[in-house]
Amino acid sequence: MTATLESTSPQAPSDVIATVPEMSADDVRAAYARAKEAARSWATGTATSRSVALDTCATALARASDEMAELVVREVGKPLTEARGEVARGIAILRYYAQLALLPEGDVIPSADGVSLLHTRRKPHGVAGLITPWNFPVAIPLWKAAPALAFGNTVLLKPAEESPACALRLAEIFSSAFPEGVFQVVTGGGEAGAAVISVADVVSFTGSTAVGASIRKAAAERGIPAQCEMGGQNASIVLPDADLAVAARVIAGAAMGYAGQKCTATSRVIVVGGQSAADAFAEQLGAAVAALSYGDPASADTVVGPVINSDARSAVVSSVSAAVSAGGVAVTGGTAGDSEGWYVSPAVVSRLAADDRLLREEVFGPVCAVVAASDADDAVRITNSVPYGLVAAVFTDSLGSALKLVPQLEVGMAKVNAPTSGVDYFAPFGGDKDSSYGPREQGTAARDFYTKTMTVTFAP
Ligand code: UN1
Repeated sequence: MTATLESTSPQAPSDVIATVPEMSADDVRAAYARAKEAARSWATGTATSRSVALDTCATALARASDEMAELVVREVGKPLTEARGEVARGIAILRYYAQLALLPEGDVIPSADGVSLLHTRRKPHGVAGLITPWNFPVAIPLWKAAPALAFGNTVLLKPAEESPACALRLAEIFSSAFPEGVFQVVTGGGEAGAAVISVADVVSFTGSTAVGASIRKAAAERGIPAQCEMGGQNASIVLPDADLAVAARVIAGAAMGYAGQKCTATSRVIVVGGQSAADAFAEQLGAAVAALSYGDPASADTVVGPVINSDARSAVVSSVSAAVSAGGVAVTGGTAGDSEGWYVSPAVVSRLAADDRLLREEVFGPVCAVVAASDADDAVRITNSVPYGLVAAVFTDSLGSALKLVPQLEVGMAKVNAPTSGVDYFAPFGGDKDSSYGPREQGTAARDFYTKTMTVTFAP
């Protein structure tokens, strides 16, 4: 009998959303063989036919968008308004890569003899293995799969164990757009994921730093290109000349939207101006966080719903209580809810010891720490003191201060007067240090990752 795994709803854990096969390594190898077979005609087909296929997917997803957003709410507890936004982003990503599939594919280069035609072409790698997390169960699979497919690869998508139903539903919605074997979902846990890495011709992963580290090693041993997007410990620096009310509101959303379960969430707020400025801002941020609507993710007003599972809730509660036992101050939140579901109230914590784990590790939940910095240089030093380097924000009214600060930040993405979370699918996405490995995702950078260059000479 085939082993199975179940996904359940974070707001109603007794609600089983899907029971799916826990695929073995043999099952994955069989899927790979189908994908490899399909890759031959997919790669040699025309760019226009691939573009049309992605456009067909966009139209099909647009038609199913309400139902897809509701499934996202049910399976991963993402609040409805944000789930709708994610599906809309997925549709836009499909349309964007449908266009990018038609870009000129190479360069004509002056030849040594002056007459030969020396030019470059782009070739797909073959089968793309995509390992995706539960927190963006539509957008992340699509921002990996759409460019992979646009540029002639076929896809094995291995979604997180927590969100197989969303991935399987996407495959159903897209079923009429692709020939057999072009877009396949592989369900299961570690065995299935490892099997994907052991066969794929190119790998893209988003998830934890620990899993990413093992994937990059396995990919390097096999000599295949790999891209890993991992954790964050993102800071927002607040300078004294910032509009503090706006900063508090924007940071509250960046820290607590979808209960902070984003690698781009703000985890640390670094307030320039010493302890008194930090205390005052912590109160302002605490009030902005407490004002966020918290509860049932199916309600269109909700900003903060439950966290993904009971372990995640325990991690939030225990990190806040440990910080408080060590002398920190819980300005708001950090307590488990008493209704059914994995609810924990969004927490702002201040006056932490410099080595508190809330300032170093990624909790991946609704917790935000406020830290005092003596001046801008001190704020930069604190921002850069963690092993992560995904994104940082600076809040200031001074263009000069922002221009001076931004280049000093050891991050892949910087925002000025904007939330750390939220990305533009047409711009490169990725981090520095332990946050990312390999080339950037999204935008036109995705084309370079999912293709290789072939240099061709035609002598007269
Ligand atoms: C966003 O901030 O909208 O897994 C996207 C994550 C990131 C994506 C964030 N890779 O949270």
